[in-house]
Amino acid sequence: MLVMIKSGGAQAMPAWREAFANALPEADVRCWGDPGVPPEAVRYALVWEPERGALARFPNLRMVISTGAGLDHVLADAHYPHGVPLARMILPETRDGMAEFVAMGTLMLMRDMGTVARNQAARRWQTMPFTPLARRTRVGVMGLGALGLHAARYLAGMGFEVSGWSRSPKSIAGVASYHAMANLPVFLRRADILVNLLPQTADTVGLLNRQRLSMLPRGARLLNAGRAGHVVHEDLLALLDEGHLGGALLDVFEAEPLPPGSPLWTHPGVIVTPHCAATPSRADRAHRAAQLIRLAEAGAPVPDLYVPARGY
Ligand code: NDP
Ligand code: OXD
Repeated sequence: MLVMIKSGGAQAMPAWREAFANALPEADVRCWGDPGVPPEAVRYALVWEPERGALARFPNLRMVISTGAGLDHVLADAHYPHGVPLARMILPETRDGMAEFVAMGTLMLMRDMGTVARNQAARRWQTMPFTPLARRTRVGVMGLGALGLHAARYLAGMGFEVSGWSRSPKSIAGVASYHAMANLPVFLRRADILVNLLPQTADTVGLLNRQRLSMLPRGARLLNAGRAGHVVHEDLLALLDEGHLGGALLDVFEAEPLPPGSPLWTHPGVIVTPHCAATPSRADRAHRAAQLIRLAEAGAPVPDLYVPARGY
């Protein structure tokens, strides 16, 4: 069974091959673009940002697996071969990594650690007037799926006052839940720190614009680990400059690596992290891909599949 991989480039192939040798020894693992592979031989594709039209060239494709949890980087391809199941990569390591990143980022924003780091770089000693506490800080988590739900529970366990927002209604112990666009304003109005963990879809792109970010309480902070397309960055920077927002931690960007000329690098209210919130190891991802492939080969239901009607 031939598995084509596009993730990490040629230099990542030894690690992928070693991981698949353990997880799925029967797989013939090939690097994307390998000229020795006839397109009809490709049965599975494990991909991150495949070129537009590339997947449509494999006529016998059984399933495409994203090496990440998000599927927007595959669905951006208008020529995606419809009818071929598309699975996303959700592992316990993704959930735990994201929850820990969100916990770290929320605490950093709450305690204004971006300013502290900048002060250190300038050898400036500036104390804080008082210590903010988790139990006095309201965090709103946008997206209560595999990652958002786990992160919301994690934050609640740390003592934060947590609420969440999703498409469908939820009942989660310790997390006040809101759903649907109609309830977005009331959710936003009670978030001192807003954590975005939505998938990027036609309904969520551009959601965090001036109008919505202005609904947050004055001084609120934003942690974006969903997708850059959710946030209108010019609006974010303007609201930071105007003092309506108190800071932002951004992990995802329209262009990655973030270009050196981007104002986000140097804005005093912004902490930039290099899309590192939750990236499981290649060994863990190969193991999960092997599980999904085995289920597909057995004709059994495959979990974590894209649902076109929802857009995620
Ligand atoms: P899921 O698909 O499991 O969950 C999505 C959540 O968003 C659900 O709660 C869903 O609602 C909600 N949602 C979707 N559309 C809407 C809408 N229009 N209005 C309100 N709520 C909506 O996704 P994951 O939790 O697995 O992942 C979320 C995203 O995190 C990924 O798509 C990816 O972009 C990002 N990510 C970022 C990483 C990083 O390193 N920065 C790493 C991994 C993922 P409902 O529950 O009702 O379905
Ligand atoms: C993902 C990501 O989607 O890393 O997994 O962004």
